[in-house]
Amino acid sequence: MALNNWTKDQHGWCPLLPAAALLSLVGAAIGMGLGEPSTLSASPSSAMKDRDGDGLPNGLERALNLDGTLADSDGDGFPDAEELARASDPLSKESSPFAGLPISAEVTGYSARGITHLVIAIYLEGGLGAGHSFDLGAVYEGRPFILKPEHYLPFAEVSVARTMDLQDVVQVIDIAVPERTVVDLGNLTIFTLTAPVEEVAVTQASAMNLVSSGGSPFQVVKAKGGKTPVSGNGVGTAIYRPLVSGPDRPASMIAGQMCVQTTQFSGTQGLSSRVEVVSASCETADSSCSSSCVSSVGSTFTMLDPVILVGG
Ligand SMILES: [Ca+2]
Ligand SMILES: [Ca+2]
Repeated sequence: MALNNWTKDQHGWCPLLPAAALLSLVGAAIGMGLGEPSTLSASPSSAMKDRDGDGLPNGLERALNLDGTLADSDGDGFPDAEELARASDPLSKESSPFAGLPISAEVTGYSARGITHLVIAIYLEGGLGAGHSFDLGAVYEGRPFILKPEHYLPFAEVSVARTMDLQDVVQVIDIAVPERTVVDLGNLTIFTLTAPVEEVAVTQASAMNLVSSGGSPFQVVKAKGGKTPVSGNGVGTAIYRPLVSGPDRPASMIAGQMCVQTTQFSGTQGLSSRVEVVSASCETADSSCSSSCVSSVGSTFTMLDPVILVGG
């Protein structure tokens, strides 16, 4: 499909993921309208553990090195959940949300006690995001799937977080998936899209690219100061951010380090880019490094640059 013509209503979504536990999450329909707040009023199965009441579960705060006792970790006035939803860095005072988008969503995640949590933070200007839609999807082996809300909300806890401007709202959706499923899939992208309901063009997108290494799930992120793993001349710098942290960290992971890789673009696979790991080593960081980091050299994985989802 022509990527620059990609739209949220594009046909050709594949109906099934080849993993039983994710089957129930997958659908082929377009998503919910956020102008209808009842759509998101799922009843949480239990109270989300959120020590500072900022809408973000403790496990996510730990995995992202946020301050779990402060709603605004960097003290810039924007609560952590809002910075996540609006693609700014909750650990940098120099980074603050870009004004202008009435709705934006970002996906991140963490793993604890055998459960991987896909955490979606949705910023809604004026509290409703009226006239806009939100979609959640996955890409597996280059093939995109839209996940229907009725299939993921039963596994989700939904909370509302405050924002700097009290008229606005951030909705946090925490979806529980067996960690085993994510590890067994080995390589999976979760993405979000937001768009005006009246138009087919996607205005904003985010993606979380997951890989498994040494039996644990990791998110591929751009190294600080490095190039996006799929951009430029094809050479990038990726780090593997572990989804597990603290007491959940398996003994095979090395604390105080992080897997840093040089990658080389090696072609496309459907919507995704395939990149080859050219070099990899555990480097000092406030994180942990997979014992399989160095042996990833020569392997490839796919990842989605959310930029290609925008437009249409
Ligand atoms: Ca919290
Ligand atoms: Ca902040």
